[in-house]
Amino acid sequence: MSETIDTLTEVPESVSSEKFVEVKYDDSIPNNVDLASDKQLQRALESWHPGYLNWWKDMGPDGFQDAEVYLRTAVGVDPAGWAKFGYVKMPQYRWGILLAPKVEGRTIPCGRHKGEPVWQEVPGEYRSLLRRLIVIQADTEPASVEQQRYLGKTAPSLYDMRNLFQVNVEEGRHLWAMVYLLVKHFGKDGREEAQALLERRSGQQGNPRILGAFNERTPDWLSFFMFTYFTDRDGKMQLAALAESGFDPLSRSCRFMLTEEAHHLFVGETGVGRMIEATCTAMKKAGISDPNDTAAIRALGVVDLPLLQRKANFHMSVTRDLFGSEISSNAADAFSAGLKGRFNEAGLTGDDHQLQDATYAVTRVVDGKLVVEDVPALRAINCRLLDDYIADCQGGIDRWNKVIEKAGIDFRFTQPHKGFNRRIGEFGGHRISPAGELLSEAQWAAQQGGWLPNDADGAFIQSLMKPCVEPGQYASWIAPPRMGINGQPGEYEYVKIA
Ligand code: BYC
Repeated sequence: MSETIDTLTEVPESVSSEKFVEVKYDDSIPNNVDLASDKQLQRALESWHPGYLNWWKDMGPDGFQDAEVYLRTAVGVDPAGWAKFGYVKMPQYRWGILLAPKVEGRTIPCGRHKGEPVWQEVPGEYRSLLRRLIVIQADTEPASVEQQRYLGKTAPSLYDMRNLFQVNVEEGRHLWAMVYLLVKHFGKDGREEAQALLERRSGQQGNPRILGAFNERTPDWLSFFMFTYFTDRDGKMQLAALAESGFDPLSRSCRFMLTEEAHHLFVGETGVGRMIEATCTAMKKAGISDPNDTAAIRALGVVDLPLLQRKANFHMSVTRDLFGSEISSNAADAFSAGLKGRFNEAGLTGDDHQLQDATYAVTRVVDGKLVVEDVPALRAINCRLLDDYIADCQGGIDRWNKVIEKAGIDFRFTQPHKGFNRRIGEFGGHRISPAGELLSEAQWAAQQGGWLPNDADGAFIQSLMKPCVEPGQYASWIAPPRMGINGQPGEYEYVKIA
């Protein structure tokens, strides 16, 4: 499991001379968008900045604002070397505005404007649709920081604590990236939306975050690793789809965000992988071969594999809801307008990128049965992205299974049926088992504790959530990483707690 830069984020050959536009760090807001030349925009962002810092202090990592954290900061957008590492107190992190280089001659890759030059300004007829997409993307970024606010206090190591804070500051930067677009391109409405982004709160009854999964709790580190594997992967897919946008500033913002996102996915994949490794090692050492011998396994201070599967089931299902309804006229409108493509749109072959006649197979619930129906592909854009997401999730799951197989334990992680535990879209309102059987409410109630984390699971997990903050020490339930961050050893003092 190595940290890789997603291939989608590779910069095409035909980048303009902006490729080497330096990030200006003397400006109060580091940027590669020549902010200094647009005084009005600069003032608007500078007046948003104090509110952002207040939000960070109120809702960012609780109890660690004065800690010195070994963080990477983006200092450029060249894929060959764009980050520097060093100790930073998080409120002093240089959150900047960074766009990937402009691709000369880029054209709109899909929809009714396919082939026309990309827009540098907001196309008037699509203004509100575009703003909505940017606001929804923006809203998820602070939401995840809020969800993870208390995790520092129970970190299983300084290495993991640092990774949590790295993810948090970069989600903060992603908020900056979207706020830049709102403030620069949407005038007064954009400034109001930017303000509202600092006011909504994850899980708050009166003023919640927009999408469901971002109002769920992230109460423990198992949730954090599952979230960064499964939910950040929705981030990857959505950002990749928005990177295909005909609105070029959005495309360029998302392309650079994807570069950072790769590390978040790495944190999730290796985090879950290291938990599995700790469990398998402890089971072998104790001579336990039955993965369902829960009491004996838990007594070893590690997490049993069926519980990890239940956690994964929860995160997979709530994340699938983030794709919206499988059949969606909103998604069709965004595609036809050229505002949001499919995954890897420009690289897809085999259709006209307008989808006037194409169909796509969608699983639906009809008359109490699951059936597959061909529907107009244009209306099934969300379904296709969800299917691409499910395929993308499988790589890490296969790698986790290899660890278990190597240990000789008879257990394999699987993805539940697409309709399992869904609230949004075709399966919302139905009860479907992980194997894909439609169930009655009573059947669901009788069995869901075996499929989703139950109360006993929650209590056990909480019993493990004790901080482990000596350099080089790791909690019993997670194996040390193979490699440290930026070539540093595992025992490096990644966070100097104040
Ligand atoms: N919860 O036609 P529909 C990330 C709303 S994650 C609540 O079904 P549409 C990250 C929907 O807004 C990536 N409401 O769906 C990860 C609409 O409301 P309005 C975030 C929901 O519009 C980890 C109505 O239901 N980015 O970056 O085609 C850490 C009917 O909508 C939900 C994006 O999502 C839900 N789950 O698609 C940090 C990209 N689902 O407008 C960050 C931008 C739907 O009628 N967003 N609704 O009031 C989009 O592309 C689309 O808005 C969605 C929904 C894919 C989310």
